[in-house]
Amino acid sequence: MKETLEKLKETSIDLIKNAVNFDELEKLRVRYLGKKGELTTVLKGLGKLPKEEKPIIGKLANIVKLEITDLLDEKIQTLEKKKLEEKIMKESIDITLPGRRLDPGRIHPITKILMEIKEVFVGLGFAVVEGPDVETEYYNFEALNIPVDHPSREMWDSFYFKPGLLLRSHTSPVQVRVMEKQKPPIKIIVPGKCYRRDSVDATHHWMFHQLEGLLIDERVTFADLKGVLLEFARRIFGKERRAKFIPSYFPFTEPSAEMAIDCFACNGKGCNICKQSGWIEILGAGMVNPKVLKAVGYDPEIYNGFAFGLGPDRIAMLKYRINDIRLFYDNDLRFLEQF
Ligand code: FA5
Repeated sequence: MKETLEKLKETSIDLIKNAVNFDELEKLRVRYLGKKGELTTVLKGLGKLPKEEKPIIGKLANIVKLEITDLLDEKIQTLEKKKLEEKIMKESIDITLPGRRLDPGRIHPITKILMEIKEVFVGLGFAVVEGPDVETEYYNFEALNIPVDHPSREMWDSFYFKPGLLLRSHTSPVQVRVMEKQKPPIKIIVPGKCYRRDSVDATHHWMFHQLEGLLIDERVTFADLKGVLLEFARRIFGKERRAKFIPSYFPFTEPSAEMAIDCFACNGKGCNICKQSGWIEILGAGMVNPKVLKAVGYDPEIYNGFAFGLGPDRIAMLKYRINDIRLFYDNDLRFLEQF
């Protein structure tokens, strides 16, 4: 019996070691350890052995069983490792293939110009404030010295939700909202969207952007206004820019002016960007009307200041040489991808 076991051990170890796949291994497991397997049969026959042989053969049979089991496990692991290695070899990665490009997206030209303009004013000490797009008639008009039936309301006609509530037609209402809440000195800019019942064409859109500026303190002069706005123009359009202020009218500023810069494309000689005039109007501005100051409870004898409103859409058109405002809002990637 001992010899049979030794023989069984030798052959099984040999066969298991040389097995080349899982099928073969499984067959060997069944052949030795299965219900009717060779080793199982030996174990089953233990009972029939003489008493003194039982423990010796029993012990030996169990050792052989353990050895075969361990060897089978070991071989399974070896085969699995080999299988994985073969798979990896077959699926080898070609590191010379060009990678898949991720398009990170771009900043919209209006956002871009707003960022640039904000940076200039923040550098000059202005704080950035925002206000609501849906505005009351009071803030959009009355508080800015534009009473009901005043003809200038037509310039800022907008879309109404119901009487008294509209989409703001400029960012100037935020001047009033801030002054109502804060005491001077005030030094703010207000970027945001505005809405008007303007017919859409190359330079007008029913929705566009504005950036309002307001500075209130004691003894502010028109020279302060000119200094700040000239610095802005030079930082955006080139440090050699010159500016001129043309008398204008806004109910909420007195005196009022349009600021024009000498054309950055032709340096004032005349070209199609400045319509041969050499000058380009870029914003409206003026000294805050004392009536507006009074309406928010400021004493105009002590406080005064200046305000301005510029159109980032038009500034972007000039700076990036875009000839139609609608391009900003068509959402055509062929256009937007250029920025
Ligand atoms: C105003 O809206 C005044 N609130 C500006 C102001 C503020 C003056 C503070 C004085 C003191 P105006 O209507 O001119 O002004 O508009 C200002 C700018 O908004 C224009 O110069 C232009 O750049 C832009 N804008 C006006 N309407 C449109 C439109 N339909 N499409 C695109 N841009 C527009």
